[in-house]
Amino acid sequence: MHKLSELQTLINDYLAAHLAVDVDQPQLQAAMAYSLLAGGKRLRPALTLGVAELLGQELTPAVVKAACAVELLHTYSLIHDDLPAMDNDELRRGVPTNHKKFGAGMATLAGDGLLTLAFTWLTENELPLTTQVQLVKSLARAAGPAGMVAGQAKDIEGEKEELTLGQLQTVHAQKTGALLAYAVVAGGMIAQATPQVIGDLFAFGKAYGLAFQIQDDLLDVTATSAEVGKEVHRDAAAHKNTYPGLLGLAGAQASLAQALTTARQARDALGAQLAVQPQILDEFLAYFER
Ligand code: GRG
Repeated sequence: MHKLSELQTLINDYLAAHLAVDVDQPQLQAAMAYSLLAGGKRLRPALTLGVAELLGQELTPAVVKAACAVELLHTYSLIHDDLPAMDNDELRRGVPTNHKKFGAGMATLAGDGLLTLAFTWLTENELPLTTQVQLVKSLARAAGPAGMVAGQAKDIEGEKEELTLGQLQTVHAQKTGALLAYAVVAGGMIAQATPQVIGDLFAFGKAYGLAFQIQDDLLDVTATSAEVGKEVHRDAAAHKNTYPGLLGLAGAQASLAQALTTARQARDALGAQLAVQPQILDEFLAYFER
């Protein structure tokens, strides 16, 4: 059984060795590789591989290729999110954003290329066709106009007004949670898990995704507060459509603890069905204790 750090190495090696194969224009290839290989925690493909292995699946090259598809898609979303027409960010993964380096046109195409290549990697591998179709359907739904893209659209519209907590939960579930939940469930699909196991994986993935986004909101507030040296509570109020903005710091921390409790309950339900303990899930949960 691999540790999280070993899975991350496996993923980094696979991405570095295989991206160039399917890209047929040098500047496009450079732009795609630039963001994909700039680092990143590789949490999503690691979740897929960790869960698949937990369920007895050998991590063959076909499995690694299918698992890495979600990292291609995630990287596209970061490139597009950073564009001048969206968040207009200057730094990502510790280096200048894709459009700062390659221009907005090529950055848009790099994102488009990574998005579509994800589906090539899900379908050009040795997995059974039924598994490939399950993965394609699930990833398209998680990332598409009822999932991540809808969350991003609501986020843009939400900038004009204050969201309720219920609306914010939906935005978070779509924008961030859907892809993380897909990554967890994909491990079950690859390992041909029973519907009951898939159900527990989905429950874990949903709660994990919510915790991840609340943590991201909290880090944003504390980082900004440290930068400007202002009172943390006043600063939280400035982030209106976030957990700290709506609930205050203590309220956001309580929501994070609640989401983690739900994730641990799902992990325990899964553990009760398996011969081995889902220790790899604890490694992912430990991300919140750093
Ligand atoms: C452009 C359609 C479209 C969607 C963008 C990803 C996204 C949706 C928005 C990014 C805004 C943001 C910072 C969301 C917080 C959660 C998140 C996705 C953080 C980045 O993920 P990590 O921490 O990043 O896994 P690394 O670099 O480690 O992969």
